[in-house]
Amino acid sequence: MKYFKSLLLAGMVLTSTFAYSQNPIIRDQFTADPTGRVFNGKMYLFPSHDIPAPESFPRKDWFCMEDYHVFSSSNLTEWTDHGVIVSQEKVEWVNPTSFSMWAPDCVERNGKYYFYFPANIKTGRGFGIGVAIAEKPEGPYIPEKEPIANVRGIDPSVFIDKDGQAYIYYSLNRIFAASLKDNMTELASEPVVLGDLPTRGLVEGPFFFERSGKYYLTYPHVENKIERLEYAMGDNPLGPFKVTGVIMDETPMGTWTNHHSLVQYNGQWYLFYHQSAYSPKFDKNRSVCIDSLFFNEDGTIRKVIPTNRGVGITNALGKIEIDRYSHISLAGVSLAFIDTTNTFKGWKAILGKQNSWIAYNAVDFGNKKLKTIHVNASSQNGGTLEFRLDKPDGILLATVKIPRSVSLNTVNAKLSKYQKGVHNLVMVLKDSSIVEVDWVQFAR
Ligand code: FUB
Repeated sequence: MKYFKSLLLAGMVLTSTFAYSQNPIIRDQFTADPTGRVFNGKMYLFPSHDIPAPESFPRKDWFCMEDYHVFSSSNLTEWTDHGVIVSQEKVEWVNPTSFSMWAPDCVERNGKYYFYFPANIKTGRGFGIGVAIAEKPEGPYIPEKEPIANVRGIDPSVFIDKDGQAYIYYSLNRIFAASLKDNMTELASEPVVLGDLPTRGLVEGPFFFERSGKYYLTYPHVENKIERLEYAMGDNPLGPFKVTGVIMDETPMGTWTNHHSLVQYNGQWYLFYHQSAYSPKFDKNRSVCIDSLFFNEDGTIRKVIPTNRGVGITNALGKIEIDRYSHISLAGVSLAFIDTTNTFKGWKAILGKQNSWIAYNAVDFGNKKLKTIHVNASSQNGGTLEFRLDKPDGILLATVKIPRSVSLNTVNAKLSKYQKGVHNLVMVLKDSSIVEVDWVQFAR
C-alpha cells in the first residue's frame, strides 16, 4: 500500500495540470524564453526556467537556471507540466554549478525529438549548444555527450525546410546560421553571420520559420533601452533578409529581455513571449505569455499588443480571474497583487469609481442552465456589482451585493438570466464604493 501511495505521489509531482487561460500562462514557477511547437496535434511549450538564486550561486543579480521543464496543452487553456527533462548536473559537458541553461528549442525529425539548449561548457569558457534526444516530446531526453562541434553561442532555433534540410540559428552578439546534418547533432556547413540586420542592440534570441514561401527571421532588438521583438523577411533560409518591422514593442514592465516564438495551431497564429509580471522588482525572473498574432495580406506581421487575458476560452464553471481582463473603463480600475510576499497567488482587480467596469472576453456559459454566481471579493464599506453580457450595458446576469469586509470572501447570488454559448463577461461597479475582486465563478 505504501508503495502504491509513493508511486501516486511521484506521478503527481512529475505531471500536473493547471487550468490557466490567462497571461502569464504558467502560474506556479518562473518560465522564460518560450518556444512553442506543435507535435501530434498538441501544443508543446519548451521554456527556460528562471529560479531565485540559491546560496551557492554568487550572481544574485543575474539569470539563474538549472533545468528545463516541458509543458503541453491541447486547448492553450489547460497546461500540463511534464516535469524536468534536462538538468545541469545530468549533462556531461555542462558546468553543473553554472545555472546557465538558457533559451532552448525542440524539433521533430523522423519520429525523434531533438531538444537544443545552450549552457556553460565545463571544460572551457562561454556557451556551447547541446542536443538531447527523445522518442516522445515529453521525454525522457538523453543528452549527447558533447555540445555541437564548432558552435559557440546561445539561444538555438532550429528550422527544417520543405526540402528536408535543417538549419540552426543562434546568437553571440550577432545572429549565426549553419545547416545541420541529417543526424541533427552536427553542423553540415560553417556557421555564417547573417547580415543586413541591426548592427547594434541585437545580441540574442533568434527564431526562424517559414510561411507561404516566405522565410522569417525574428529577434529581440534594443532600439531604445530594452528589447522589443522585430523581424526580417527573406526568400532563402540563409538570407539575404530585409528588416521589415516590429512584432511587439518594449514592455512597460521594463523587463530588459524578451524572447519569443511564433507558431500556428488549429489555424491561428500565436506569439509566445515573456515578461516579468510575477517579479516586478527583478526582471531576471520571468513568465511566459501568449497572445494571438495576425499576418497582413502581403505576409507582413501585425504588431501584437500584449494582454492580460491571453488566449483560449474560459469555462464559466471554473474560476474566472477577472483581473486578467480584456478591456477596462477609462478610469476607476486598478490591479494589485493579492499577496506581495507570494506573487504567484495572482492579482485582484480594484474598482473604485461608479460605473467603472472590467470586460473579460470569451467565457463559455455552456448549454445547461446556470443558476448561481460566486464572487470572491471584499469591500470596506460594502458595494454593488453588476455582471452583464458583452458590454457594460448588456444583458444583466446578476446583481451582487458585496458586504463590508476587509478580507476576500466568497459571496453567492442568484442569476436573473442565463444565456448559453460563449460571451464576454462584464463586471460593473454600481455605486461609489471601492470593491476588490479576485475571481468570479458560475454554477448550476
Ligand atoms: O534567459 C537567458 C537569456 O535571456 C536568453 O537566452 C535570452 O534570449 C534572454 O531571454
